[in-house]
Amino acid sequence: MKITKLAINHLRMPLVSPFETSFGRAEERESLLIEAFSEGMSGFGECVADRDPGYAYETSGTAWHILQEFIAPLVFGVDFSSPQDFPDLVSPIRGHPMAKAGLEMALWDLAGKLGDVSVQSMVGGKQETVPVGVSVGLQACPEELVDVVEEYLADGYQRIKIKIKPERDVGDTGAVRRAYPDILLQVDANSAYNLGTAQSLLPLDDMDVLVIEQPLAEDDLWDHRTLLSSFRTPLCLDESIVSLRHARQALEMDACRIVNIKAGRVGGLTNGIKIHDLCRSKGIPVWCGGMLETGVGRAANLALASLPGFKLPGDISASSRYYQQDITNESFTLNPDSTITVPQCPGLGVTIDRRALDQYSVKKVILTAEDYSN
Ligand code: OSB
Ligand code: MG
Repeated sequence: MKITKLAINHLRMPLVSPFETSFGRAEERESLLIEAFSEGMSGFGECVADRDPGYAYETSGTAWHILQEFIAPLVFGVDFSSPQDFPDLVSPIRGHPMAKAGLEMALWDLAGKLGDVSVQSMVGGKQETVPVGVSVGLQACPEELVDVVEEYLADGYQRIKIKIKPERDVGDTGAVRRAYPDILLQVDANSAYNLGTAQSLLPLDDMDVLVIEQPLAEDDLWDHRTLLSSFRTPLCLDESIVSLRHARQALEMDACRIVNIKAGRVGGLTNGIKIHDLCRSKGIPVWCGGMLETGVGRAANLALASLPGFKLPGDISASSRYYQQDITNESFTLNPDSTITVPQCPGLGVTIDRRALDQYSVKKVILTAEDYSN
């Protein structure tokens, strides 16, 4: 499979409701959609870097730059026998896992379409459906949070994740727990604490919380290890796990009990699968995180989350939870048992609504090998 052309669209899409985390409030979601062409077919990949470097250092702008200047020229001229060749090819480019993952996803979709096989079966997933939950942003006050949670429970979500930050942690979690004593509930701090301030989270230990996700800084495996022993509730890492090596070291130093896997954060599905395999061999449960993806990224998340080591519900919600109008013709809906069905058609199993794509594109570039010929 030789890539003859790449098209990159920079998207800006309005969210159905603002999404607030400890690192900021967003009313729109930016991302890049990458289309890779070969043998008369094309595949799509989503780069999950957002407008601001709040969750990670990458942005839609840095990913655009890295893709156009450094990744694209490496890709032209290579004959891929599998998308799994991609991580080694781009390893000379330091960092920038989201930029890499966006293009790798397009290779998975394209290889699946050319070989008439679903990405789910390419990655080795078997389950037809995947258990999912919903990630709820910070609200104006605990009472409003309880109202929003009530709506999602009415939609059928059987696991709720709430965002927390200092001063908005124990009160918010307690309010949801008192309103709903039996639901599966977890919290995500997105790195808002340090070893000192994280002591304020100790009351969560009595609130039957599934996991406390990423309380400390991204580059702080060691302090997570120190913090972990203060809690009975399992600590889970998201931002800190940016590669297979980080996953291995986190497990070796006992910095977490559970791992959130996002293909975008770790440079693509190939690395995501390797982290899954490692955690499974060590008996560490994993679950699939989300980045407010469009239908393209959501399809890839569902394929990944259908691997057997994904033991907790994923942050993979119905399309309507994110966007009024998605860029895929297919939309994902929640099954009555709080699962979403994994697409079975070749590749990622979704098709692009070109009108919606044009509507949300703020910038577009088409690249071929000739663009790099001197
Ligand atoms: O930390 O898991 C996170 C969204 C954007 C960036 C980071 C995170 C999230 C979510 C939303 O929690 C998950 C989703 O529904 O896609
Ligand atoms: Mg998270």
